[in-house]
Amino acid sequence: MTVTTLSRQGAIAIVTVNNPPVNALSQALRQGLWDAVATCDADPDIRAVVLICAGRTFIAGADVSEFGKPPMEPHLPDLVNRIEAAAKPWVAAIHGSALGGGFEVAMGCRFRAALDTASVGLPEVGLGIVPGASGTVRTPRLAGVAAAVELVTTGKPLGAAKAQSMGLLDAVVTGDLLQGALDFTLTALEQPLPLPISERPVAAPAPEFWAEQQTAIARRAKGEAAPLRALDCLRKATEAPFAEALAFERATFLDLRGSEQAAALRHVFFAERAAPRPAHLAGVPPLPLRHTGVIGGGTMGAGIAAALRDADLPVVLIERDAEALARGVANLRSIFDAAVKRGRLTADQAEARMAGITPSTDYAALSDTDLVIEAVFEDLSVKHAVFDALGRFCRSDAVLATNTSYLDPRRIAEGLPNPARFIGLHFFSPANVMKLLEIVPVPETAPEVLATGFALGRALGKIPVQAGICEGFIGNRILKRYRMAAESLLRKGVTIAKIDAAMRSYGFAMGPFEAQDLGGLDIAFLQREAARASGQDVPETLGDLLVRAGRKGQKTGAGWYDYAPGDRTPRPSDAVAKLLADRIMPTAAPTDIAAYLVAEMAAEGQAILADGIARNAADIDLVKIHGYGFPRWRGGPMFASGTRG
Ligand code: T1G
Repeated sequence: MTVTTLSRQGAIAIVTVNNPPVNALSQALRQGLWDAVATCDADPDIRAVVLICAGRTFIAGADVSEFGKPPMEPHLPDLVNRIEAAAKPWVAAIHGSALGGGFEVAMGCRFRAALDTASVGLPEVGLGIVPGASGTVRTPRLAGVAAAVELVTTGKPLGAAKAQSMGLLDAVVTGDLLQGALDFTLTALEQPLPLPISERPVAAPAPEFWAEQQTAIARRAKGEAAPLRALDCLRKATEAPFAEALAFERATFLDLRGSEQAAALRHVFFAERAAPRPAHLAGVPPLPLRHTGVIGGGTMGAGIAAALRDADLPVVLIERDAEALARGVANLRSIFDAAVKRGRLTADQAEARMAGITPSTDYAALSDTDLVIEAVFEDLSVKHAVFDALGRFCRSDAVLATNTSYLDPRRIAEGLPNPARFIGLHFFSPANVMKLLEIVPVPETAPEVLATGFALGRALGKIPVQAGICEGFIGNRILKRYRMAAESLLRKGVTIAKIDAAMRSYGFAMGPFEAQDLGGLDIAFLQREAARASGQDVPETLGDLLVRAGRKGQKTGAGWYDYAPGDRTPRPSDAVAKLLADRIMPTAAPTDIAAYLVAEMAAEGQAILADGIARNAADIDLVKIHGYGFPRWRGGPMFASGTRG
């Protein structure tokens, strides 16, 4: 396949890249661009070159699937240098995303013009590496050190307008990108050309700048190597000549590319891209999703409704009476108000979100919905009453979903006239923020209803993962094992604070006990009590002792730790030590606490695979990363403990 083609418009050559799906810089593309430089240089009638891409995006970066293979010529840094040194100025015409190597190629060009909808970025740290083709060396010369630090160490792409204001783009055009880029080029040719970026000076920042950045980034990175190594490269770029800084960047890039962290992040990269479109549903068309409904306006229901509104889906919100409905609407209002405060939404956008909510206490308001998600109290008889009403008031082809986290969806579906359209959609709180969506079909669920669950996940920007039916599905089942394993360490005499600290230094934001104090110990306790009441043999946990003593977590000022009023700082508790004293028998415990607890999670993951609850190990990793704070750069419990299949 020809991945580059050359055409002409007057004195301007147009090099078009066509390497689907995302124009990644495969060896063939690098060679194609290398040859295009020579061809254009040799043609005396060509005055400038516009580089543009076919398909959904500009060059999205190096070809990540080539990372495990030996590098092949022409190497990307050489290609970027060659474009920069071309006898004719190149102009990058950017649509979609110019990412990583794609943006580096754009920086080899003398000018960068972009569509107003485009974005640019250097996302390499998200893959556990640093830019490998001058990103850390050219960006500070193009836009200054502060902008370069932001772009390179966060890895977050910037929209065209912001990128232009920071000096990363020369022009932003609307409408026809090629025409806009040609017009820009003709105007640019009337003036003296700017220096190639590699020849521009770079201003050194204030002396304290690097130390401050180092501290801030180390705090964010929590053990992730790439952001700090990227900062080293940027510093080198301001202190050493261009070629020396380039060599330093390349050496850092190659070193990190072979690292365990980079392997883990590549694993997550491909798992996240595979998840929304699972192979077993290829060719199964989802049902249309135009109108939605949510039953219950509590924390979960309001969060789900907010997520639906963020995807611009109209929502009918149902509550049992006017008072509860008013509370639900207020919950939604406060979600959007908070988004405005944080600058995520404008006030107008928040109003538009609210305007798309139709509150009602009458199920008849759901008569035209395509999908209804139930998020009411976790009680089977309450759920049955809801689904009985849904069965009567919804269209017969509407998808009816439960957000239950621990009831058996098969029992909830009992009595539905048409269980083929029933499915579990398990959101994580806060539902408008957390990326994970567990999709739980019952045996009767129709394939197109399952496909609709995935389509909803894509529409909401979630990571959808299919789970089979068992207690806790994938995520909470592993969470339970993790907590039990942490309690077993406690029983052996390891302190609560030491276990939490070990998991924090592994990369979690919180250890297992701190996290329970934040979320509240009572919910899991009540579940265990309900199971006991129904005759199941549920062994007593240490958490049970705490709840019985009134220690339900931060909300009661006491849980696994003590809390001073108005202060969330966990303080080791003498009262807890006394409560647990006769359950603790100091014995030999694993020395590497984090390794032990992660191995326990992975062992449960193996059981989940053996039971057919998860479709593959990568899905389990995604569940833990996107629903439970497992450090992304560790790759998830299955990857981290060597289960890579
Ligand atoms: N390499 C290989 N395959 C890639 C790829 C890449 N860089 N990016 C995407 N794909 C595949 C992906 O697996 C999927 O495959 C398909 O393309 C569509 O992706 C030297 C070291 C561009 C915003 O990190 O952010 O440059 O499942 O579903 O939603 O410094 O893809 O169809 O078989 O995500 O339209 C830096 C990552 C590389 C960009 C498009 N670049 N990609 O989103 O499609 S490192 C990145 C994206 C680097 C240099 C370095 C997104 C996108 P399949 P998709 P999308």
